[in-house]
Amino acid sequence: MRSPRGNNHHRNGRESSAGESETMMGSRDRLVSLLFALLLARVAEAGPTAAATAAGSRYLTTDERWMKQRLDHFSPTDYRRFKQRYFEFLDYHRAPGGPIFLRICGESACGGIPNDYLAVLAKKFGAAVVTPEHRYYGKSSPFRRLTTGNLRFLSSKQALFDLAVFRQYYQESLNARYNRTGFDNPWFVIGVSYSGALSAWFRLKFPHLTCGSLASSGVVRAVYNYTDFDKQVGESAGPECKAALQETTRLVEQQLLSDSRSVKTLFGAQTLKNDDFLYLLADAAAEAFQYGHPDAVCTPLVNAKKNGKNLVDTFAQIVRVFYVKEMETPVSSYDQEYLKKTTPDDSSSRLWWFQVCSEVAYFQVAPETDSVRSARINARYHLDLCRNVFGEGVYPDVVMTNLYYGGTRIAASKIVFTNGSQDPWRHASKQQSSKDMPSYLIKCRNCGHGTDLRGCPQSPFRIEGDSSNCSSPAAVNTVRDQIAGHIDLWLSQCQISKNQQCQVMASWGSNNSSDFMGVVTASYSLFGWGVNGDLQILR
Ligand SMILES: *[C@@H]1O[C@H](CO)[C@@H](O)[C@H](O)[C@H]1NC(C)=O
Ligand SMILES: *[C@@H]1O[C@H](CO)[C@@H](O)[C@H](O)[C@H]1NC(C)=O
Ligand SMILES: *[C@@H]1O[C@H](CO)[C@@H](O)[C@H](O)[C@H]1NC(C)=O
Ligand SMILES: *[C@@H]1O[C@H](CO)[C@@H](O)[C@H](O)[C@H]1NC(C)=O
Ligand SMILES: *[C@@H]1O[C@H](CO)[C@@H](O)[C@H](O)[C@H]1NC(C)=O
Ligand SMILES: CC(=O)N[C@H]1CO[C@H](CO)[C@@H](O)[C@@H]1O
Repeated sequence: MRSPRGNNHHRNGRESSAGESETMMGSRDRLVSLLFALLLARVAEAGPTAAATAAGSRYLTTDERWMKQRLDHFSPTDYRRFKQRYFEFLDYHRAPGGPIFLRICGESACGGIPNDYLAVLAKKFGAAVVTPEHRYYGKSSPFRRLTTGNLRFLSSKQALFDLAVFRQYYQESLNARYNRTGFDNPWFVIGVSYSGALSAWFRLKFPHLTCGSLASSGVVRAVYNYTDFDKQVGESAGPECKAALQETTRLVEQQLLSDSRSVKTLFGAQTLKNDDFLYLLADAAAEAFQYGHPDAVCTPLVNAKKNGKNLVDTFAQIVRVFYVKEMETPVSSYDQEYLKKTTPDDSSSRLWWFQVCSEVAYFQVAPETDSVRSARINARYHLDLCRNVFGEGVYPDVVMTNLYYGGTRIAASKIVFTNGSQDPWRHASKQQSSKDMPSYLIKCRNCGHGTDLRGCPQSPFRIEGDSSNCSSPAAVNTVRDQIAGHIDLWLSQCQISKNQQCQVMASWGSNNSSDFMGVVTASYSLFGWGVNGDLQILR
């Protein structure tokens, strides 16, 4: 299993602003660029030039801030807290009343606020952008040792509550900065992939805290046997490339039986057990389509097939150069022995597997017939991995997860769903529009995961989500206009309802919205799902 990866190629916690070129640079170059980055950071701190600096960089900001976050939002007696990292970018903010975009970071270390298409939207709407890191990932882990016991507070439910608390905390800190109390800016929540699901779920569970949500490739449906994933890989590849991939899989399976060591060595993956190795191969193919690089896999494979060249050698080259090196995927992230480590250098794979094994599954099992991946990648493989890595009893009850959120029948409003036509993850998203929840499919040959925000292909990183290299820029830009239209409408409706709030307050003879919020909070608790007591304690 690989994560749906909110942050493409921000893998392994290696999210320094030096970014993906790091591995290719010598240490002196690295030092020079580090000094240069420090210099830029200084300049950025100095003020007005920050926007100019941000414009050319892959992050709007990498300047860390911290808040204290409650460890267990669902226990009335556990008051422990941990430090949660977050980022803020105010250069475009129409202060003090302009909107605030809450950009959710998902299942990897969060090194800053990416300078993708959201930056363009923030500028357009005069919005501040704030981004908290997901609990446990990166520098926001409550525990040093990530034992299964210590992971019990890692769930989407806790993460959503973190977002709600962060939202209140940040609003209050902004109010303090502008010397005012009880003011509420209009908020809008945005996420891609798993954080796209969080974005939709946030609007579902905390509708009073956001004017709306963008769920870009938001995987809101927990799926146990996610066979559509592999089917979509075949479909995105097209018949010729799919056949070549399938033949490659068969050949590798045969060679694993006769001489597993040499075939794994060919791929630079001799440390992996056979099934984990097959999983690596399946992912290498899938992620090419997921991230808008169909040609990186299909062109060489189809050519090799035509010219009678060795398919396994060709695919090995693709995996080593494209997947492991360029896309920065460490082979160790497929190694169950590595996943078992409780203090790994790169914790994100273990952490995401825990979420998979305990809550959302998305097991990317081979369909019964005509699969691209090896049939050995079945439900059993995933369950065994969960048991091996986390111990007995960790099991993804997807029925409960979908009961809690509604899956594709999510009963919320003011959420835009977007998906890329080639993205294997889109079948775990909401692909049909419903009332107040439009869903757009962006169709093009290299439209993948989060294409609306990131453009295509997705590496190297595209500043401002440049869509010019999408096979149909128009398809992407049309959906972007639609997204902007919804944000505009929902922000303005939110402002109207805030004005109405003020009128109500006036009629109570008070202009203090803290008082008013107190009443709102109380009335929510009548219907409540236990939210409010905690929030009040935290204030
Ligand atoms: C903040 O408000 C207080 C009390 O209302 C006032 O005394 C102070 O001058 C204000 N500060 C700023 C920076 O506006
Ligand atoms: C998943 O597929 C396996 C066969 O691979 C089957 O035994 C199992 O019942 C399926 N589970 C669900 C929940 O569909
Ligand atoms: C688009 O792709 C072409 C060919 O791969 C490349 O030369 C060009 O730099 C890309 N354009 C942008 C804006 O990155
Ligand atoms: C709140 O009310 C007081 C007096 O009732 C008034 O002086 C003040 O300007 C009001 N503040 C706002 C933000 O409306
Ligand atoms: C508004 O009310 C809260 C609590 O009810 C109080 O702490 C705060 O000082 C009040 N603010 C103003 C501006 O009166
Ligand atoms: C809005 C939209 O284009 N939805 C489409 C998404 O893709 C599915 C197929 O998987 C179509 O049925 C939907 O109409």
